[in-house]
Amino acid sequence: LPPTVLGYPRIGPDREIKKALEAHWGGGDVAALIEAISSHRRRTLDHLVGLGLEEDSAVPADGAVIDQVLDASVLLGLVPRRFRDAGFAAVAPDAPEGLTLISALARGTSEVEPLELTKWFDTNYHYYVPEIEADVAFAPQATALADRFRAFRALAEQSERTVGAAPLPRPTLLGPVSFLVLAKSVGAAAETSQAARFDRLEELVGAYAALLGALHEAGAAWIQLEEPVLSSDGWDIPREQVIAGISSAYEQLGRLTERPALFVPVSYGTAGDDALAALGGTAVEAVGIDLERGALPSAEALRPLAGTTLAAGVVGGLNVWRTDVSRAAALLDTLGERHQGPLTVSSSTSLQHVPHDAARETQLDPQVAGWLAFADQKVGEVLALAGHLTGGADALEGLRADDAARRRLREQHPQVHVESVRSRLTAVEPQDRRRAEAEHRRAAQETGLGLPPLPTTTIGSFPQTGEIRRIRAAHRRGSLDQQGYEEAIREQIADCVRRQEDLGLDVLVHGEAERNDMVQYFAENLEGFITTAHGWVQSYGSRCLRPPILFGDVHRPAPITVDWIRYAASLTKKPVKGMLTGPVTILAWSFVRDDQPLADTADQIALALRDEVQDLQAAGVKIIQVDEPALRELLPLQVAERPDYLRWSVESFRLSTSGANAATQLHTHLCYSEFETVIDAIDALDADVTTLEASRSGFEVVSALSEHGFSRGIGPGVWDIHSPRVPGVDELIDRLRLAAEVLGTQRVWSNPDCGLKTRGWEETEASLRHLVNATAVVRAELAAKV
Ligand code: THG
Ligand code: ZN
Repeated sequence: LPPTVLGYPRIGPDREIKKALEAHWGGGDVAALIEAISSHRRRTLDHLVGLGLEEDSAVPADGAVIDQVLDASVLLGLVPRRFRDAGFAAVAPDAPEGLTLISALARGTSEVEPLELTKWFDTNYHYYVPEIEADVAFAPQATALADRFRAFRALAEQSERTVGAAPLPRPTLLGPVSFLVLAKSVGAAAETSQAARFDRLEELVGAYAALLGALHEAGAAWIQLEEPVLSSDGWDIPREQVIAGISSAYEQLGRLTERPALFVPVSYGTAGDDALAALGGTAVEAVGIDLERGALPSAEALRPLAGTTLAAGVVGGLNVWRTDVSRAAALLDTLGERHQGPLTVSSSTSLQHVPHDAARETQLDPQVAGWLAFADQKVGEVLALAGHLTGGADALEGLRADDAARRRLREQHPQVHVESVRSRLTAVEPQDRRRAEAEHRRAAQETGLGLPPLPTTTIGSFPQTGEIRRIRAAHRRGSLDQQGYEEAIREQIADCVRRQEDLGLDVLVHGEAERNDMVQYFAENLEGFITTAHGWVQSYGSRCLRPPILFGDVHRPAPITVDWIRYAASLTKKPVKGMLTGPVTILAWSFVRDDQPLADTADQIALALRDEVQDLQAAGVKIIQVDEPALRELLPLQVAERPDYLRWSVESFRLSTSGANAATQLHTHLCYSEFETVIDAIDALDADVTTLEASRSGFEVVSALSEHGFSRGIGPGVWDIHSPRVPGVDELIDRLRLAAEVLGTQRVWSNPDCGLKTRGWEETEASLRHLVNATAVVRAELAAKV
């Protein structure tokens, strides 16, 4: 196996695929989408060969248009029953009907709910969860992967870069064990046991065998079958069963006589000695390990892999920093001693999690820009380090010196080490992370706020209309000056406040018209971050983000939100919430520095936010919300690492909020569900009011909270804002009644699931009107009972 990367960004350097998908979804012809996909593939192949991936099987041919898990589902012919009933059938993903199927699975149709989206490992990427139904068989699209391989090869042959024969691309596919672990059982089977889906492994491996046979016939030399689930033990399938599955699946695939060579990389953490032993016991030709997140295996752990090619993932795919080449070379040297077999170099994960090219960020401080490596730079690093394996000790000399010089400058950079930030953090005492007694706070807030039972509120953002985007864009381009911008945003805030007053909501918000994104906005206003011009990374579907890069010590040069909130508050007698993004979420949705513990970085952000909380309070703001939607997201994959994470993340949140007086009501908001595993941590945040996403997961969190005995204010979202559907008053009444009954009338708030920025005004106002009406009904019932 030649030096390689496990995958490359699929959205395109200028988001060509995102735009083509959205054009198609907006009614455009599928032919235009197919053309965009094809030219994107051609350009990518050409580009990667140009970067030096010239050998056969060095270029990964990731054919997934939207998502690698969804792609595997379609290749395996897994079409849930509700889609079959709506007229969809298993088809090859790259065919026009395949793109229609993929679009329907990802977005749903007017009749059919889409597949569920969920987080991909500990990244900010989300995949579409395959649904395993007991009575729905796999229908592998036997020649689809082979046809895709042929298409890629034909495109490579058209390339101007290749002289003579074009290098063979290397097809990539999620492996069978990871596919099943990441899937969920639905229907009757789900009620007996989720784990029963794993009984389908042998049948599934049969489907993979069909794909491999056709690939062999088409001339593919290698296939990449990723098994990322091996880096974690936190699944609902017991680890021993997963490992046994690996043994049996790869024994079965290894035994095939007509197949490409098998490359099984394990990303997002340590593969585990048990996993290496299981893979070593099969005919798999190459195994990849992650040396960014994962530990270096011992000689003993590598023994079962004797004779197998080991791809050392020394170039990290989850960060944006240049690889420490001396450290990476040392890791390769150690592996060379420990491993009895061929060694090659790879990225630790697919490069889908980083932007394309750091060289495009010409507006950055050139010194800071010189520390960055995005996907293209990482390809170069893989090849340079491969040169170390073949070229001996001198191969890296120039690179080492250059790298060391940059590292020294980075250590000395005035923004990387800010003494005032450091000394302030050192001086933090345990009482800085504690507020007054909850009961005392409750009494003080009751007097100060005088809210009715079941107070109505929203999560913070209101529709980001075309007009709002135009205002921000004009300001960014410079065609709207600062004063004009502020006036235009104030008008938006005034409009938003007026609408909330008309609706009769109890606690208002300013609507966040000035924010592009809840993390990027704070990154732009804090020191220690840079933001990129082209650094798009796919988040899910066609949606992308430009994660900020946290490179230095964080501090707040000036108040950020105070003027906007003060203005909103001046327009109404109702309380207006101040809205901040919490330290853990800012950390989770940024690329973070790799030279200090995450907990220290989180605390630096927390101190900056603490100042903002105190300034809001001083400006007369009585309710402040500090959102932590990503608290659950950063939870380590390894169960053993979770308590430490939950300790520092909660402490950091509390550092940001504990400067608030007893009379200031502190809210927090969490979303993306699956709260059960972090419910103690949510309690420990010690917020006065917590609003939660609850409706997408069937309001289950309400009973979980009741069992846990949650003692402070709680607002389980009563409708799912992810769809444009306007909830009926009756269903809202049912949910409010249930919440009030189970959680206690005194504690419950009445609010939607999440922010409303992706919704239009029409459905937003209709839904909120229903919320206010439903709340009035339930309030009257409660009053009649007393
Ligand atoms: N902000 C950040 N990270 C996030 C979310 C967020 N991660 C998890 C979740 N929310 C991901 N959800 C989204 C929702 C919408 C978009 C992206 C991720 C989105 N993106 C625009 C697009 O692709 O057209 C571009 C946004 C922009 O202009 O900056 O709509 O809320 N940090
Ligand atoms: Zn939310």
